[in-house]
Amino acid sequence: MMQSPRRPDHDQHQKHLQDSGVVISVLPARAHDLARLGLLTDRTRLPVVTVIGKYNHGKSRLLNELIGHIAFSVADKRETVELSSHVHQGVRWLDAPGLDADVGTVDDEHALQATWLESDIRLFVHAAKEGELDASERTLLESLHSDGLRYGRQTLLVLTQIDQLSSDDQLRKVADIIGSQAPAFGLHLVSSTRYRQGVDGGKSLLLERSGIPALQQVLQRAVERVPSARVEEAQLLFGEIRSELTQLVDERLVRAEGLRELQTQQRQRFDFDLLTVLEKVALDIQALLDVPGPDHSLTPDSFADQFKMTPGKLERNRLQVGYSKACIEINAVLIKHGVSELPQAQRTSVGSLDNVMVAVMGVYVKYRKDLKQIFCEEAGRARMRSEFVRYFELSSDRVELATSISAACGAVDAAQRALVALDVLEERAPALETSGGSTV
Ligand SMILES: Nc1nc2c(ncn2[C@@H]2O[C@H](COP(=O)(O)OP(=O)(O)OP(=O)(O)O)[C@@H](O)[C@H]2O)c(=O)[nH]1
Ligand SMILES: [Mg+2]
Repeated sequence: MMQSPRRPDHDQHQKHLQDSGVVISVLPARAHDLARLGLLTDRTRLPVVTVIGKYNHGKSRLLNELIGHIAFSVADKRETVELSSHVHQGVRWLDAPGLDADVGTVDDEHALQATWLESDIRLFVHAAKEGELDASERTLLESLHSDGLRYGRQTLLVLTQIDQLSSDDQLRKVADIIGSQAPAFGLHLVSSTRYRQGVDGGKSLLLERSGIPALQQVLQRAVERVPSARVEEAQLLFGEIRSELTQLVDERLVRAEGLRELQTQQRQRFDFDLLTVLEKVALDIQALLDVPGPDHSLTPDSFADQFKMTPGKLERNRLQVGYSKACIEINAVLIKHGVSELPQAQRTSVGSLDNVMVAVMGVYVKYRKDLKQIFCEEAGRARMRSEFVRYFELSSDRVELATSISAACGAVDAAQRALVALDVLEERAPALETSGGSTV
């Protein structure tokens, strides 16, 4: 069976999701902005006007009158419970559930999604008969205002059902209060009822006094601005995310470099201390070996000598003491640098043997020849150096540091990949060239 070809905008969307995912994995707090960018850069998307406000304030009815036919259901109760959308003359109108009664419910989520994610223009509706704005309305308006300042998205504050007030004087009072509560917004005073009466009865004065034609004009201009507003918003968002990612890459690079630097310094200090102590014990051992007279240590003791102090025993003791002293001095350097226990994989059931000194130096008795080979000849010292360095690199602190370094490098890579993904997202964004406007 032949598969039907996928729509190009579907592919575009999939690619956007993929690249966004790469950015979000590094900047999870930007997930919403990336979703918004997906919409902003979709050239096929119509301008979106969303109505928001508390329930029963006349939102759905206002949209119906603005559109000119009944597209959304209106009732004298909590009516709109989920987002509904209607396309009319090149604009997508979104009717959101009333924000309030059940704060934090799915309805509110829908309303918030429509407000923050999907809309280009927000009509914030408040019924005049309710008097002043309540705290939740003021908070939302403030956020919408700062969003507008930052990203250029437009919000119109609409005072609905003005016919419900007993007099113009009363209306002025309410309008003044609301104007002082939300000074950043111009107020649009409307009455859907008056407008309907004006349309049905052909009464131009009622039409004019409904405020709806004036609002339609303002909206028309706002809709015309949508394509360029989207470009500006997208560029701002891309810019913000880019600088955040660039900063993150820099911070992560600094951290990774700092850890690498620490790794190098630690190693240099260890190499220096080790070399110094090996040079010192080589001199000490050499002095021990440079004694005149025969080497009695090789003379075996007879059975009869077992409780006597023989020259052989004395010499072997002297060598043993010198050897132990050298080992203690080397061990002090190892301990200073965190090298004492063997790595886990090398440990035995005999705890006392699980230490690096024992592993490198062995436990057998040393004679002059051995001491010379171990401490004074270059091959012996090179062997000790390479063994101690190996155990140094296997010590738990060093392994932990190496793990942190690879994690830090991974974090740098992730942030750099996110920057590349962001570039791809921006390059692929066709909406960044302005296209023509629509009409209401
Ligand atoms: N008098 C008068 N009543 C209006 C006006 N606008 C809306 N109404 C009435 O107010 C009630 C609520 O209107 P809706 O448009 O359903 O209100 P809503 O804000 O969409 O309400 P929810 O969907 O529940 O959030 C309905 O009975 C409308 O007929 C108006 O301008 N004047
Ligand atoms: Mg409604």
